[in-house]
Amino acid sequence: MGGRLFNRGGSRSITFVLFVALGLIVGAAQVANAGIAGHVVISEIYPNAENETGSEWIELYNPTDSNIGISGWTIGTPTSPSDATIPEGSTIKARSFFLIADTDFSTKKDNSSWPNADHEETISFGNTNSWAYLNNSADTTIDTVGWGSEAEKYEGSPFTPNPSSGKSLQRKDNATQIGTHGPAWDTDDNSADFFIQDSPNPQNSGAEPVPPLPELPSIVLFAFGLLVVAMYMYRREAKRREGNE
Ligand SMILES: [Ca+2]
Ligand SMILES: [Ca+2]
Ligand SMILES: [Ca+2]
Repeated sequence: MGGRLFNRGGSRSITFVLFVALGLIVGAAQVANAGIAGHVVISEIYPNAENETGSEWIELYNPTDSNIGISGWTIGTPTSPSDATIPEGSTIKARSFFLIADTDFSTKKDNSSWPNADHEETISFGNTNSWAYLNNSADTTIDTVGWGSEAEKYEGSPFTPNPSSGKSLQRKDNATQIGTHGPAWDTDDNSADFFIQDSPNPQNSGAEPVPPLPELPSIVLFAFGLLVVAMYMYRREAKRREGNE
């Protein structure tokens, strides 16, 4: 009957629309994750410490599902291309952190509630128009952050403004800051990937690992399952009615 709201052709149309919708959701999820790094990143840095001799630090984050050996990796600054060298036997666990700080951080840190560093070494971060980069043991640059419009090293554009004393530069979780990927948003543009953190939060290797996100929110899959079942039942009903006509 042509007047029926959902005939066989209508059911096929519904199926088509559902698959397009599913495709859009999967596509959107991939786009939303496109900026998540697949490598160790500089996740937070505290260059403008209140106590400039003993409280600067840099935090690394591993957003991958595998532990990564970081022995011999270096932190480059305007002072030295190997201002700090990560000791032999160091590993950054999956979805976990590693904290490098200035010598005597354990006694001189600006906030006594902060955890101790995994590695202390004399290091010097510029407060304005400066930068830090992470090189692996083969001296390949893995990540760079530059701050202040006059910085000489950075990705894309340097982050501005310079962080004031007692504030850190924090990498985003993702473009909207919604979700629990951990601070791994890396579009190779420092101006877009970082923000000023008013409450610096140094995390060391003992910090709780960031839990993985589900592939697709299970509630979306559940909703689709219900729709597919409803469609199947509707088609069976339509066929049965056609048989009776
Ligand atoms: Ca400094
Ligand atoms: Ca990067
Ligand atoms: Ca942190």
